[in-house]
Amino acid sequence: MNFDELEAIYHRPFFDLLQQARQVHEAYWPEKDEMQLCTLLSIKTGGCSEDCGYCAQSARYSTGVKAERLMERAEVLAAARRARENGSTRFCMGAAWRGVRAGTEKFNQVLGMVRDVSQLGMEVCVTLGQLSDTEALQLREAGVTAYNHNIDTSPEFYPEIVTTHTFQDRLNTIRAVQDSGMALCCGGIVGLGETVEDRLRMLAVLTSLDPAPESVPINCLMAMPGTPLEDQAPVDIFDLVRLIATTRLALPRARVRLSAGRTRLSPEGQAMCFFAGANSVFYGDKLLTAANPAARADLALLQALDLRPHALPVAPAFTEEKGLVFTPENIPLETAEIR
Ligand code: SAM
Ligand code: DTB
Ligand code: SF4
Repeated sequence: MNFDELEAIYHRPFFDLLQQARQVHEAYWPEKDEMQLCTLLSIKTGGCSEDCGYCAQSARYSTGVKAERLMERAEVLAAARRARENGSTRFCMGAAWRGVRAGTEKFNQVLGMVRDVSQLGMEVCVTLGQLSDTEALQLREAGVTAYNHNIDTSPEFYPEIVTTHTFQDRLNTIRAVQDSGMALCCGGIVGLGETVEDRLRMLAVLTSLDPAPESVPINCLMAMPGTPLEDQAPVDIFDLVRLIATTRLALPRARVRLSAGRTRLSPEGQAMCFFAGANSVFYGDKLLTAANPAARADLALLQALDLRPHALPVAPAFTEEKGLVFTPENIPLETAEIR
């Protein structure tokens, strides 16, 4: 969809837009009342060389986030197991890096983590910054199912927010991800000071990607103290709902993730976002460095709205010694039917 088409959709009367988005949502998502829970883990926090104006992990700003070392492989696996036990079907590991290079120790360590986590049967996502074809293929072979790399805003507004890399750099990484066969998770942030037109230009870029992204996170800026954007006002809820509805219509097959910033949204505001087509949230008390609604509050919200957490088709048991173990309870469906 081009910019003009997106603009026409976005500015439809609010309830018409919502109704249309819901219809498309129901047509493309038979499990219309399912919400995917995704758990985030920051495997390498802080100390990043880049100057992304929204980010608490940039070494250029005094945000109180300390640079930490890459987490241990065993700790990561333990966190992934807990995420699965708590109902997440996607686990996303994030690192505060400009990018990664094949053959380096840190990249090999990440490949090890991915190999472990991919045994648990969840979708495995990583977000490590820029990469090229070699790294993308190695990640895919290790078991990554999706790579998160956001374009964050429009190409025109991007240089106002980041100067240490370009929008084209982002697109180059996206190309490498898609060529490797990994699914692409790609979205952006609202509330950076951009216009509605910038948001729609960002959506136009997302819809032009081939194949379309499998997953589209819509983050509301979490105005982190110490960053250049610390004083940004929260996004208007109706603008957010319109954007989510427009995303659902433009990318009907994509999982739309209501991502960072839910702590500033009311339950009613979130409910409208879900009605408009958002069908995933980050689950757990923490995002990477910032707060997320408490897990208990999220479960209560899902229950109040008669939504159920998306479930794993297969829940293989995993033991350190034996790896994946299928029992009569968790045996894969196809195998069970053959019996
Ligand atoms: N370093 C990698 C990169 O930049 O691609 C991966 C981690 S980075 C933290 C992942 C994404 O988190 C960013 O692209 C941005 O969309 C989102 N993000 C970071 N800080 C945020 C904030 N304060 N508010 C909302 N979203 C944020
Ligand atoms: C995405 O789009 N949002 C997540 C995930 N991808 C990696 C990250 C949100 C980060 C929020 C700010 C923080 O925790 O520091
Ligand atoms: Fe670094 Fe990513 Fe934060 Fe930018 S968004 S400063 S690249 S961690």
